[in-house]
Amino acid sequence: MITVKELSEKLLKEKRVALFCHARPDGDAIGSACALKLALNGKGIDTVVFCSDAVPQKFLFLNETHNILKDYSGDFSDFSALVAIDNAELTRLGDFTEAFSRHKNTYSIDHHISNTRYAKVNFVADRSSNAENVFAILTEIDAEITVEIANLLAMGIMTDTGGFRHKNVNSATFYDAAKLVEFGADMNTIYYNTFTRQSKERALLFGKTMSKIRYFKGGKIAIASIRMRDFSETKALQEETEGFIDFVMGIDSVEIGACIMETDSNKFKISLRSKGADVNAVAAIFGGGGHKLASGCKITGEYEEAVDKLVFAMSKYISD
Ligand SMILES: [Mn+2]
Repeated sequence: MITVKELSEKLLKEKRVALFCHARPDGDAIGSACALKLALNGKGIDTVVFCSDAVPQKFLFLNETHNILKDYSGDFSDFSALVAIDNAELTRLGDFTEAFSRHKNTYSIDHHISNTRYAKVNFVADRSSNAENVFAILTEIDAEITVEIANLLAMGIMTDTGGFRHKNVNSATFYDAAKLVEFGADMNTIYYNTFTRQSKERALLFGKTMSKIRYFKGGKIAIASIRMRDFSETKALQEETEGFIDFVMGIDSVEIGACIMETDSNKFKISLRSKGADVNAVAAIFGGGGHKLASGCKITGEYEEAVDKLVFAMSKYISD
C-alpha cells in the first residue's frame, strides 16, 4: 500500500480535486471529506466535495457541510483527480459511480477492511474512522488545522466510534481526538448534534421499533424492523434510524443484532452489529460488507423471507 507520505506528495501535485462521500453519507464521510477539502484549498488546490445524497440535517451545524454538491453538469474531466472518501466499494458513490470509474486519475482514502481497491491509488488504513486517516494526511502536508477542520475531523471520529463507545476505539483514537480538542474541536456540541438531538418523529419511530424487537436463538439474535408503514405513520425519515441498532446491542442476551429497514416495497437495507461474531462474513453472504463487528447488506423479497434468510445466516456465527 502507498504510504501517507507518498499519498500526500501525490495529492499536493494535483491541480483541481473532486472529493466524493459515499451515498447516504455519515458523519465520517462528510467530516473527513470537508476537512480534506479545506486543507487542500489552504494549499492552493481548488477542491470541491460531492455526494449523491443530501447531507443529513444533524451534520449541518458545521458550516462547511453546506458546500457539498449533489450534482455536476460536467464529466469531471476538468478535475485532475477524483478522490473517494470513506467509500468501501465503487457503487456506493451512487450517481457518481460512472464518472469515477471513467476518470483516469482516481484515489480512494478509506478505513474499511472490505475496501475493494477500485481506485488507481488506494490508501486503506484500518483506523477507527477515516477522519483519522485524513488527519494523518493533513499532519503530513503540514496543513493548518483550523477550528473548523478540527470540528469536522472530530465529528468523523465521534460518529464512527459511536461517541467513543464502539470496539474499534483504541488509544490512537483518543490521541487524535485529544489533539483535535487542542486545535479547538468542541466535543460537547458535536456529541449533542450527532447523537442526542432528535426530532419528535424520530422519538416516535424509535419507541415503535423497539417495542417489537424479535428475538431468535434464545435471545442471542435480535432483529429490529422498520417497515414502510412505520415511516408513513410516524413521518420520520429513513436517515433518522441511525443509532437504532446500537440500542438493540445494549440488550444483554444479544450477540448479533440486525436492523432491517424497508427502503422500498420488499427492499430491505440491513445493518448488522455484533459483540464478537464476524458480521462482515454474514453481510458478505448477501453481497454486503463492512467491518467484523459492524457491517451491512441489502436483501430483496418478502419481509418474512428476508428475516428467515438473515436469521439462518446469523445463526452460523453465534455461540452454541
Ligand atoms: Mn467511516
